[in-house]
Amino acid sequence: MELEKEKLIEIYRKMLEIRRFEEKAFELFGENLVPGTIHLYVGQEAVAVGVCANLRKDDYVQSTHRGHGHCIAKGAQLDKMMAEILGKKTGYCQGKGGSMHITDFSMGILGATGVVGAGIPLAVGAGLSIQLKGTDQVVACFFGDGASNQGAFHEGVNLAAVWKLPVIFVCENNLYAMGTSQSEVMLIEDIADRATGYGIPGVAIDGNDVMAVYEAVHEAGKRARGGHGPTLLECKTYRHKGHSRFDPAKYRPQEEVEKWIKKDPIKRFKTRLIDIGVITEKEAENIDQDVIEVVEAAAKFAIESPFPDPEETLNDVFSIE
Ligand SMILES: Cc1ncc(C[n+]2csc(CCOP(=O)(O)OP(=O)(O)O)c2C)c(N)n1
Ligand SMILES: [Mg+2]
Repeated sequence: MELEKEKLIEIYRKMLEIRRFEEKAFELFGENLVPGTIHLYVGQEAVAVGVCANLRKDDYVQSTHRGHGHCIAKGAQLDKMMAEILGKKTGYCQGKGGSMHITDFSMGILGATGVVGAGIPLAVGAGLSIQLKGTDQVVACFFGDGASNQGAFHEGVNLAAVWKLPVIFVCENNLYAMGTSQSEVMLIEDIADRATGYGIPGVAIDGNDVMAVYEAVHEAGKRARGGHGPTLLECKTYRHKGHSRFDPAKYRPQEEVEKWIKKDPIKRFKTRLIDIGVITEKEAENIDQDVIEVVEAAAKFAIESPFPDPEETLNDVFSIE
């Protein structure tokens, strides 16, 4: 698929934004500035960016506990994200949600969730709302290999299939659910095979190849917008770091980690762009430098922002009497 030079550069830049943002969040965590934990997206950037590069502003994404990359790819503001991660008043949830609750309805970001698989029925509900409104929006629903073993996955995908809802189910298969390897809990190689059970297309792709992801989502998007229902995409990828900031990931063989680091999605795409003459090494470096400055500014904004006042604790909290 031929994409314009500007679009290719935008895709490259977005992947770098995620990488540099995550590296900075990791660093700030080390300085004890992040309450709770964070789940880094480093290594999986091609999935979020390949998916969201196909989406319009009014399309929706449903994210997960490993959600920073999804939000950045869909257009969330880095400063408000970093402020939220640091628990600051200027963050997306006024500092009361943290890393796993970044939400921006103005950009179609429906939110993340710390409950594995719980985003799937929510995405199906968003798909139903689109169908009822009669628009041609779509929902991209991200979840992991582990989530695909939850009942919520099977119920959600089946319902979306039967009702022909405009949902693109994006399974990010990074081979592990915390310390549990896929090989211990599934007898199948491709999670995409599960689509057959629901009568919808299932496609397994190289999730470290941003163009492969882009093309697969392009097809799934056409199908969804045309009223033909959902698709299950399985993007094979790998997280470079441990499950969360606390996990040294000793359960993964060193050779496996090294093999995947060689398939780094950003390096691969950069080499491809240079090979086809879209950018030079120098231009790639300039983009990176620019991104680093933007991320540094977001971190500065977050660090200098105040914490929410204790009096605000119950603001935006709803209860039914
Ligand atoms: C319902 C539920 N069960 C267990 C957990 C604990 N937990 C948090 S993340 C995780 C692993 C999820 O694996 P996967 O879906 O593959 O996503 P990944 O972390 O690999 O991105 C588990 C078991 C949880 N948060 N929610
Ligand atoms: Mg996983």
